[in-house]
Amino acid sequence: MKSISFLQSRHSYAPPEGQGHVYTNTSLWTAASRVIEAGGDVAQICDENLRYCEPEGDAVGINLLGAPYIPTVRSKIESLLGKRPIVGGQIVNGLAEVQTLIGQQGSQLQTLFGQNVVNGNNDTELCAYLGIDPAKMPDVLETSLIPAYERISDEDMYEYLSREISFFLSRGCAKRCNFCAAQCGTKEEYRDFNVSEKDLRYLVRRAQSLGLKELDMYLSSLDIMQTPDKLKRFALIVQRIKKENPDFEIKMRGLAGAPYFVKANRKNPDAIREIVKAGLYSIGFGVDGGTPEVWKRERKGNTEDDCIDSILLTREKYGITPEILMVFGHQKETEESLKAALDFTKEMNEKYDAVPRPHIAKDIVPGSRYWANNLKDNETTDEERADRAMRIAVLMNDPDYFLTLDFARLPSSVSHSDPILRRLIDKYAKSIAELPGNTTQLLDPIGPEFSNAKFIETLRNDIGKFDR
Ligand code: B12
Repeated sequence: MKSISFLQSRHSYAPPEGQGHVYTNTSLWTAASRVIEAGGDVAQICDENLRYCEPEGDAVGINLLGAPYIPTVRSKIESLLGKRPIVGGQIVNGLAEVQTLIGQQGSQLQTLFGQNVVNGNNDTELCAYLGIDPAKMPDVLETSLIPAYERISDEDMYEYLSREISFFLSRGCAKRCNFCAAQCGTKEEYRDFNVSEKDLRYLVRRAQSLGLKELDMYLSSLDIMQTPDKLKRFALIVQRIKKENPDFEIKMRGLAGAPYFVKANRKNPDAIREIVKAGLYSIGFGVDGGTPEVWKRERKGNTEDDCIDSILLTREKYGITPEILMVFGHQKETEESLKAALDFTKEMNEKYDAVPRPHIAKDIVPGSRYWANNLKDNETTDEERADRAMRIAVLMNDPDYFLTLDFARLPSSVSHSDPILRRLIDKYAKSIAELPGNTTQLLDPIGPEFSNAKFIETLRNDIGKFDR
């Protein structure tokens, strides 16, 4: 049997010294708990946002949270001579399924992390390497994170639980928007409720033992309104735990799509009321564009009425904070559509105190339909396919440019070929970021059109700008 060290790499925008982005490593800990439960040999679980980690295992298992982590994880793996790299996370599916450029061997995952990289998302591959029986790996939805939590020292757990944590509640999304890189197109699936309850009770007890008085949780669900019956069931569990612990507070925030929110409000308003009663204080709505044409092109399924209604109802009927997740600047947008996105955000900000969260759409994120070239012929042209293939080649040849794919980063030639569109997106994104209450710290562009000195300066300016 081979041993494994689970390692959270330092955040791409962490300062050179001191703490990086300290945040519960839910994806990594879920993977670690499954291996522990299956009888695997887990040498350690460590987080380089807290301190440097010297891996002791035969292999090092790393979570790739998103595309901006690719350069950091690559350099970490390069420094681990002799250790077998195992990489997991949602982005890995997008990289494992695409063969690399002509002239390069294997999948994109291998091009980026070496020919011997193990795909941590693939149980057969993972178990074969570790020498464990795949049949013993618990189903992801039945996995408790307690085996991993128990390996985290009190000192470190205090650091995590005194900040916002991420809570694994459900996965999947029935929609499949073109630009989204999450695992979508499958019905939302909840974790086993007994397991979620057991984990939440554990976290409350652990927090109390550390002298903490509250838990602030970011729910993992991509759209909390897709399965309102189940959301209500979870809400009642949280309410019960709160009742049993009267001096302890539980707060939550989540994401939702406007059409599902409007439907839940019509058919199951109780679910929304109960989750608010349980402590939900904010919903981030994926508005993701300002015109019907943009929503249609991206298969977003939004209407302006649904977007307005969900924001209005969140504030006025349910009394909590709406956030506007505005992923915009999609390819083919015009000044008119970008301005519509700004105007919408501004109006909702003024009327309902909605929190602006501008993000710049990056079509070619591993996992998206654009990255996989998985679009219908009537959705794209040969010229656009060639343009995307060229930009993907730039990324694969110089992986430091994966930093451009951060949604908080302003556009460059890697993300948007058209310089006029880049200038317009820059202007409107900055205007949204100036609205009161904005929480996005926009990052300067990175691309081959900038000098090396500018690249270094940009990296310096990125420090500490962690997205939420
Ligand atoms: C919590 C969260 C965060 C937290 C980070 C928490 C942390 N440190 O882990 C915060 C708020 C900080 C965050 C930030 C960002 N996030 Co985020 N985040 C999430 C969220 C909501 C939940 C993650 C989670 O807990 N999932 C539950 C676990 C159990 O599932 P999992 O991740 O799929 O992992 C499974 C497997 O992949 C595998 N696995 C995972 N890692 C490993 C490692 C090993 C070794 C092994 C063997 C297996 C393995 O095992 C797990 C169990 O099966 C997801 C949405 C979602 N539902 O996943 C987005 C998500 C992961 N985030 C995403 C993105 C893009 C980001 C950002 C990059 C956004 C940006 N600004 O561009 C930033 C990071 C900024 C940066 N510059 O790098 C995308 C990733 C998409 C992609 N394919 O690239 C997601 C899917 C959201 C989306 N709709 O697009 N995020």
